[in-house]
Amino acid sequence: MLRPQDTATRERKRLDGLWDFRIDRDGVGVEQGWQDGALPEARAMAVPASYNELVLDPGDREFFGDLWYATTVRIPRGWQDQRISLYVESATHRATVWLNGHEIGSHEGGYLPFELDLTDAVEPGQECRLVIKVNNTLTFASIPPGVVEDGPTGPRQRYFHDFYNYAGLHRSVWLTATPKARIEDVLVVIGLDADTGLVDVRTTTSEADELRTALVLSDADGQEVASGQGSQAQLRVPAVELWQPGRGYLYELTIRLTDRDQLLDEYRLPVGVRTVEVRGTQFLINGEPFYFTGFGMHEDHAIVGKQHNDALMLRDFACLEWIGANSIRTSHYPYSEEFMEHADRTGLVVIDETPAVGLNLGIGGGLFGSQGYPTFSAETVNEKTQANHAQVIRELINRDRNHPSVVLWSIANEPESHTEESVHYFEPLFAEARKADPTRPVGFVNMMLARHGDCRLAQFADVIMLNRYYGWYAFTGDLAAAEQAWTAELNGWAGDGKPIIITEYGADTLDGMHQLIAQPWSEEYQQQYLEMNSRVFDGIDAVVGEQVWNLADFATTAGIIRVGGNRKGVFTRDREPKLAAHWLRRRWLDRKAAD
Ligand code: BDP
Repeated sequence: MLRPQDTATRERKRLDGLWDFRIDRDGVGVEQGWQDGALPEARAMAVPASYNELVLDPGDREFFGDLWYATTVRIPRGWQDQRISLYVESATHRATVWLNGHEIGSHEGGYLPFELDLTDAVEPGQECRLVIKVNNTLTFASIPPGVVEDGPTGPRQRYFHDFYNYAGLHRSVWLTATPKARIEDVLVVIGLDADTGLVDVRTTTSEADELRTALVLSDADGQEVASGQGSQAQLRVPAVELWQPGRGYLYELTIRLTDRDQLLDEYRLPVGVRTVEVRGTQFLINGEPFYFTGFGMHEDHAIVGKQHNDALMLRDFACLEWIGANSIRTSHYPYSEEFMEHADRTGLVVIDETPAVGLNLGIGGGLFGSQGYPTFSAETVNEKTQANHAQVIRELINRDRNHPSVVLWSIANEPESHTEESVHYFEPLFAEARKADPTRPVGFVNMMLARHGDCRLAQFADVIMLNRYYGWYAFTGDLAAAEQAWTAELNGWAGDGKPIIITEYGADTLDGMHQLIAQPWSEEYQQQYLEMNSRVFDGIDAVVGEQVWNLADFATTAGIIRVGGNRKGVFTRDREPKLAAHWLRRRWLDRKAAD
């Protein structure tokens, strides 16, 4: 599946704007025929956006079930004899689509795109009614998981991850026209032979082999630097300009499908030439040891929730640049395609994570009130969950494998990892990820309940990723004791001979709260906490990265350890710096200058 684009042979139409919207409080939509497009008592809803902050009734905001979206679309007149499809970038967490009352298809999973063929259901030039039923319920089978429990006032949605369950159409919806004989998929695999870039291109088309696939690679100035032919071809780029952290040099690959001299289809793809390798305890990019600085993030902003918004995205990138970060993790789900493209352009290094978060009812027990559930069992996380997990791994890798910014896959955040059941569940998923992409390292993010020596999944990972809160959840307020315990644990991991990235460490901080004798929640404590962590990392060679939790404050579900959400941001939710940001900036810019 290819992201929609406009080329000599392709067109797309963005369907963003105000749609009709109705929350199906009584679960009667299908029975009453809402799929035909007339939503009774509909209100306006922004697409893209999370719906939750745009309705002010608490029952609506916390609702789980079906959210109905409808709009009227005119299929462009010129799209005769084309394959017409709908491309939905993100419907959280699942969707079913109808066109003029005909069901077209469905998709499971809230953060990855899907495409549905509309060709037989539409007539170019005519108007049609498009209905998308989005469902936001989390169950033990979904990724991420959740459960609906009986409460005193009726069923309630619970989930085991620490960010608000925003829902809706979070990214753009597109109508696209492609030729019927078309390029269906492209895979680019990069190699380096001294200073010659090797660009292997595998193209899948809808047609048999008699058609020609022609490839042209151009540099950033538009000058052709290599060309080739065929569905499997290698382009060689002498004196190649590398894609590097902080310097996202991109070539452009143009793929043309032709029949004799006639152009049938054309697709364009940015290509960054860079290699990634794990060697001993080092993480190498282009053969050079790389040290990750940056954050775990969230797609989260006031009012719009998880909407992709170009301006808000650019502010996040501006904060990252200002503070000297060279990398991020897409905690805890795949980010928008625009984000990934911008990371490619700017040279931001990305650890790309699936939406598998909250597969740990042990921590859930403490933080999110899920006492009583075992993580893995026939009734909780089971083979159905595992099948959905395998699907999101495949879909994530298919979507993002051509991005040079992606250097490492994270198949889950903080799952249960100290039990035999976790081995049964995860071993096949590591294999799934390696099969989908044999070229990049694979890992998962380990948490404090499975320390060194107890974790049984680290054996499958190429890189150790650790989330640790010494000085916050453990040894709260006692940074000296925290430093000692943290150093001891980290030295244990270092002995395993793999590179270690600290993917989370952080302290909740109320901006504006200052203390001379720094205590947790003050701006001074956050800075001292980060300084302590830095001392620990600087003393251990196997540590090849530090990503603070979090770039910015973000919304969570209500809870006694959350004050207006999670406040571990180094920036506030509106992306202004807290005190510690200035210290971190000096540390990271000094590190950059020394490289
Ligand atoms: C970790 C989670 C992250 C939380 C963070 C925290 O990976 O999602 O927000 O802790 O508690 O367990 O702040």
